[in-house]
Amino acid sequence: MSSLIERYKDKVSSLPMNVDHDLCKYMGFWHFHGFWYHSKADFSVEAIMALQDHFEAQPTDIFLASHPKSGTTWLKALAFAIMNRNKFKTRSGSCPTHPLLTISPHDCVPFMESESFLNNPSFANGLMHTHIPYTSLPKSIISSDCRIVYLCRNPKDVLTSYWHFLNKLKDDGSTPTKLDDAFELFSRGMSPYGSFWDHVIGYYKASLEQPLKVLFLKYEDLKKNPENEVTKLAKFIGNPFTEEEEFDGSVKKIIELCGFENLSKVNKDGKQTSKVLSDDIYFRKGIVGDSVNYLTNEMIQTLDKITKEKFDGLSISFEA
Ligand code: PAP
Repeated sequence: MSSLIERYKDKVSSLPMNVDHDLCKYMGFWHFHGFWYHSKADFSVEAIMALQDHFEAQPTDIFLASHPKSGTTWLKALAFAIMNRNKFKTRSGSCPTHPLLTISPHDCVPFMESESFLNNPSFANGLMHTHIPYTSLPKSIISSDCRIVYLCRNPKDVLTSYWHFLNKLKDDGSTPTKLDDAFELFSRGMSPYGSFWDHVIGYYKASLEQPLKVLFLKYEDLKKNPENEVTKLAKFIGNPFTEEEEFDGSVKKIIELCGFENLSKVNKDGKQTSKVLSDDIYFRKGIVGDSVNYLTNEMIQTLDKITKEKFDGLSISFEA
């Protein structure tokens, strides 16, 4: 990471900055820059710049995209399990050697903005994840025939999840972030990867303009009707379930394998201590509507108002 920080030093220093929060505004979205949070996290504007300069998408690539805390871990597991179901024989019963039974979805699907990916992009194997806003994606992703799956989640739950995540990162004794402060920044679009609403809108509009290239999914729909959404996902990424699979319980098996209960159990011990973040940090409750247990009525009203205004005229809605 340090060589990237050095390489893009001049470019980053010319950007609008919010020094209190280590954020800079790049192509309309706020991003962390440099070594964020004691170097613990990978995502930074320098990584985006490096990908924009060097990354070459292949027409067969599948990119999973999301705003942080929208259910990335879940989507990674599902896409990986769908694409590898014949290799690991998910369909004919439980496969004791299935990677998702022992390692994190984050180890199965590389995160493009991470140092390990930037140092070795050939690690890609056709399925990758990014948090980069649509309009900031490397040009080759937009222009090639590759496909993108975007996962969106109710912003109130995204904020709640992010706030818990931030404070888990601070388990080392740093001062916890107050919910008021997290809310204030989130509602002003000053979170990593920028405004939640603009992030969603970028991918949503692309999905309308190019439905064969961009699939727009919602966390809440995956929860409510997993079979429908997982079938849709499999078809879109070019691995549709056969009629036989639809009848023999293969879809259900994948949903179960990738369910919160199973994945959180596998990732609970956080044993891979050499990693930047332990695996269990990506599992908290995994439910819809937990924000009501944390956000004040005023916060809820404000976020609902922003959502209504920002998504005006678009068919993006959330029940709670
Ligand atoms: P990331 O963007 O940093 O990779 P991401 O996986 O999007 O994180 O967000 C974590 C959230 O997804 C957590 O939500 P919560 O804080 O509201 O609980 C986490 O619990 C949830 N999550 C992870 N895996 C699953 C799953 N298999 N099913 C449903 N939710 C999940």
